[in-house]
Amino acid sequence: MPTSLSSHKTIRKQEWTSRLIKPSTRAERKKEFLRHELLEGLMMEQMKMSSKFFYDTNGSKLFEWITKLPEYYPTRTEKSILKQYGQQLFGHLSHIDLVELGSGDCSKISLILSAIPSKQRETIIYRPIDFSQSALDQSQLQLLKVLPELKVEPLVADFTKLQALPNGQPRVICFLGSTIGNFDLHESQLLLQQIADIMNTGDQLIIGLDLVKDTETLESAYNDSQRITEAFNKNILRSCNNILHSNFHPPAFEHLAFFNHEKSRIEMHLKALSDLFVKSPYLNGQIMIQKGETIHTENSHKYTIPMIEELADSIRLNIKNIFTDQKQWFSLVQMVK
Ligand code: SAH
Ligand code: AVI
Repeated sequence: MPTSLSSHKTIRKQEWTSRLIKPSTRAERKKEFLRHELLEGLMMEQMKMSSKFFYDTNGSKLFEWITKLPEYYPTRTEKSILKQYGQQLFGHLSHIDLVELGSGDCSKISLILSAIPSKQRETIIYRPIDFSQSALDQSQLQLLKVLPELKVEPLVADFTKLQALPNGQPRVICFLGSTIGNFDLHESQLLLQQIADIMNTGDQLIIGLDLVKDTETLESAYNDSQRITEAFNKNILRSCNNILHSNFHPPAFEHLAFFNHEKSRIEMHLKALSDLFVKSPYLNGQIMIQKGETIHTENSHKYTIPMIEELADSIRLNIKNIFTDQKQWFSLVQMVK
């Protein structure tokens, strides 16, 4: 039985509905959910695609490349904070579950683990959680090369849907890279509340948050001279084509990334260079996109210290420390339940 979605968007010339088939298996249900999410976003007045669709195998590789670009300061700045304060934050840890949400490559967690003496490290279970199977596979391989005795229990999962964590040892949950900034402020508060709810008293949450700074530095981090961020942004269309069997043609779009001062966030969009029609076997009809219309692909929120304090208050976690670099470009926030 086809489920039906109808467009409320008048700017599109053709009324269209989706032809999603009722799935039977769990894997099929998951795929249908993703198709539904993509189609719903494309029906909105301001079209959007969730930034989680960036991270197919190619997208995860492109992101890793971005983290090494000279303009992309967040990764190296957060790493410098981890190097400077790693001992203080993690040096005493033993008999814990070290959970990492959206773990990506393993380069940050290896900094954390190397701040812990090896005898203590033997008592730690590292639990990376990511929905990119390829990122998890790769990172586990890399990590075990350097720390062969490490206990790693990876989980392919959507961290927005976490209902529980293993309950054996106290947990230190790391949510690095300002990934939380890719959620709207309300969504990020809900997500952190969900995480806080599954924490036990004494568990810690360590969040990496990017800070507000001059617009030029912010915008050049998302408009790099090698155009890797552009490739990353356009890769979402390939990822969407794989899911919807659609015909998005990435060169038909322009990469846009700018700082929205009012909302304190970098926004990434893809702007249509001409009128175009998008087809998919999951659609009755076609989606018309007019020249100049954009698909909003990502928000990356930038925080101030008062915003961080407000966020912690709203989820009723206590801030133990806020570590920053010398330029105050990035912050590592230690919260305790
Ligand atoms: N923490 C790493 C990677 C950040 S990139 C760093 O700081 O460099 C964001 C990562 O989060 C990607 O690996 C992506 O696959 C993962 N991710 C994004 N949304 C997710 C979700 N809802 N559930 C699980 N993983 C997610
Ligand atoms: C994963 N996330 C925090 C990155 C960011 O900066 O918002 C993703 C990214 N988008 C473009 N460049 C990097």
